[in-house]
Amino acid sequence: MALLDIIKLPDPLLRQPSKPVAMVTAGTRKLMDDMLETMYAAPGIGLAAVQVGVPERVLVMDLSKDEEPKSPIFMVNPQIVWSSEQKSDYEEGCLSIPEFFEMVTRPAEVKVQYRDRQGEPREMHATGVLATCVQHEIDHLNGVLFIDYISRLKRDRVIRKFVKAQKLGKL
Ligand code: GNR
Ligand code: NI
Repeated sequence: MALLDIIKLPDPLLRQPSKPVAMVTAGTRKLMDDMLETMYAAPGIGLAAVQVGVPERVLVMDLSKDEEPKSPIFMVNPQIVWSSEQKSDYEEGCLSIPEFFEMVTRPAEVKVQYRDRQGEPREMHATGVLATCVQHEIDHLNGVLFIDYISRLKRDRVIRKFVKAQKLGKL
């Protein structure tokens, strides 16, 4: 396995929609394993392939707690096929926007269809933090970031901060 570099705001790749994966291959599994290792090291609860510079529709998640056994989830070509009317608020962060957190309102529950690590079709009914996380990751595959849901003032402020940091070579 290998640790990959996580790209940061304002990298334009974060705004590029990711391409569907035609077939789940050994290469896809290697990418997912490297992403998982990178996510655990960060540490984070989810990671989309585009965040490591690969604009393909692949994501990994693991919401287990430190003291619990690891329980990785691998998704290829995930699609939200149902969202609840009921919303929930959660304070989100993003490994591509380090040290910035804001409340985001999203559907409280979603049903997601995807292919697993073996390329088999699966469906997940996600609630709670898992629902928030899978929506955050699928947004990445569409070039959407959680800061797109906050006020323009706060968004512009955080983008400017990261542009400045990059210019100073601090990212
Ligand atoms: O590690 C992460 N934590 C998190 C917290 C609240 C809502 C979403 C997330 S996902 C984030 C990792 C990340 O940036 N995934 O794209
Ligand atoms: Ni993120």
